[in-house]
Amino acid sequence: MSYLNLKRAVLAGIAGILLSAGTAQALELRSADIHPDDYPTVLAVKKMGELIQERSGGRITVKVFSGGALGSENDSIEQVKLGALAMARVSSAAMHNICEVTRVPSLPFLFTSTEHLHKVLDSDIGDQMLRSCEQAGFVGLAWYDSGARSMYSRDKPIRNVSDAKGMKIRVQQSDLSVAMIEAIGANATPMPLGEVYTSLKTGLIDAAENNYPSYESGHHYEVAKYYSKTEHTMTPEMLLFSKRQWDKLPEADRKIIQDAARESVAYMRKLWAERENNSLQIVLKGGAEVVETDKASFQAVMKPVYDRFVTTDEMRDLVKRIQAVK
Ligand code: GTR
Repeated sequence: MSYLNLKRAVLAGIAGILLSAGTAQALELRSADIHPDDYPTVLAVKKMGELIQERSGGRITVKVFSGGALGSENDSIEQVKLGALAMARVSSAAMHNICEVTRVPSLPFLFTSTEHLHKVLDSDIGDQMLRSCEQAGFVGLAWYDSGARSMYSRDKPIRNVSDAKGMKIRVQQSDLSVAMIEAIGANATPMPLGEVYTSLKTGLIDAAENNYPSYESGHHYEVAKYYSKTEHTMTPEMLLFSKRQWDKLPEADRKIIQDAARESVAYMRKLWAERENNSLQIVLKGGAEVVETDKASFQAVMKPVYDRFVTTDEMRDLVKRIQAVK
């Protein structure tokens, strides 16, 4: 070996050592969630963190900032996009206006059951929708359950579309969510979840819509006692990773993270089923009334929502494929 080549080899060796020393550095992945510590989404990401820590020999850890400690869902999405935050667990509705394919699983009355939802999310259709936010700066790691969303009101129960006419109903900050409420002839008020309790209490809004666990954990049942089972959408939760941070990770670490995220899904589903049930018991004990509704009357007015929001060939194809899953 010539002197020059020897020098190159030594330099390359040193660079290699530095590089591996670099990758061996401890890495803490911070993740945001607006839900409290005992909520299934938070527990699932913590579980994922345990798997990651174990499989990386303690090198990579996950720290979950729950209870909205890092701000609203929109705030954390912004931080993930910038790469200031590694992960965020958000409702896919929070992504509707950012990557349009995420609107698909929120379309009203698209899923016919939890089994249907799971089959779709676990298939290549689910993967395609999960990957759809990459160009916008987000790697979708997993879909989590969020049950069905139903409407709940303070002054009178909603049994059919005419009952809801003219009501002021809080929705997530998404154009699609607004359109669903407008389709039933009500007035949509988009706002972050953290403002819903006070808005219901003071009468700024007449109603809101969510699953049992959020209705319960946000204490909304104390100020809006009629929970009307419209089950109009099954918007799932998304676990997002910052594309900026992802691109800097070695392939082996990405695999550890991705595998752990996928494995946390089954755990989350189990917790979710238990929590839905527990939350229902809590709200009933707290005086809530669960009201049956004429679901067909809601479903009948949703066609304009599909027409307006299923705008591309890809989305039309996804809807068709989802409807074909039995
Ligand atoms: C919940 C969801 C939250 C949030 C909330 C809302 O079901 O888990 O991420 O989006 O709904 O209505 O704002």
